Amino acid sequence: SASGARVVSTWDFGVGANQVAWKTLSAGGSALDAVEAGARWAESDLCNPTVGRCGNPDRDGVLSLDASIMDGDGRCGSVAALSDIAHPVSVARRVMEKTPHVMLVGEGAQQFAVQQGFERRKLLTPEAEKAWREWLKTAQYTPEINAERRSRPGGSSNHDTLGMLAIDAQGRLAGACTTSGMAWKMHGRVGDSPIIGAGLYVDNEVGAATASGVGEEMIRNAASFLVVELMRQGRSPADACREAIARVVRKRPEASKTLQVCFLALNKHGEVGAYALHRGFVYAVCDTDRQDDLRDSASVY
Ligand code: SD4
Repeated sequence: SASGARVVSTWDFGVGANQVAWKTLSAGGSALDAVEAGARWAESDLCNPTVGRCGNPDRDGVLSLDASIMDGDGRCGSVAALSDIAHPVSVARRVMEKTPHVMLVGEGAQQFAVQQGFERRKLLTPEAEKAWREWLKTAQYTPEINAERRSRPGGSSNHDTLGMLAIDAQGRLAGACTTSGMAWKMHGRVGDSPIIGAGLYVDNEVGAATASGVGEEMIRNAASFLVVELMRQGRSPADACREAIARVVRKRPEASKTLQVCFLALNKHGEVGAYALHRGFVYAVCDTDRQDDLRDSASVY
């Protein structure tokens, strides 16, 4: 049975991703398989201008994807700045399972994906290309708070990520994070999502954390690792996320007023918590009792 199993995800599209992950968890599957399945759904079945193949491109019109996956026993894999491959989270899992490495980037990541049998094809949608041409008229890089909530094909959304954390019926934790990164980013820019400890961290001894928002702030603060370490010191998931957000504010008080940063955490007892810099962060929770629970995160501003 799936008793004790639970999966949580960032943003409103997390509800759909959780339901896909839940099929694995409710059948007694592993947290690792569940988060990969959920992230794959966000990458493709859902046409979201911020995650996966329907994402918005960088400022040169190139769609480049970042993803990571981590198991509670410390195994992890990630890819960054990967182009023309539809399922970066699955490539990240292959990096974890089939290579002696943790992270592959750019051309090397793509080469590995093709060797592993992933199809290479142009992914940029006509809608995203149109949005990019529109953006070129001003070419201003000004990340919009909570753009994820208005995600729509061809929309002006400029940051988005699915971060997903799960605990299975055996009490094993895993997480995945996948994104097209900040829309209109510089070519070659890598965010927090593929950086283990920044956009994702999982430890069976304690719990798991993931992040969404402007990734530079997460990298600066080793944020997901920080949230897990705060839980290790005895804090609840919500408290750990709040303290990590406070750290982000202390480090860059001015920037914090205009950037969004969101943390989501799940501890080894299945307790869930979140905190954001700004209002509007929502996260989805799914377990045996409810498969469509969408909750509002508390925030500083
Ligand atoms: C990034 N953290 O690339 C990602 C973007 C994101 O919601 O989370 N958007 O910086």
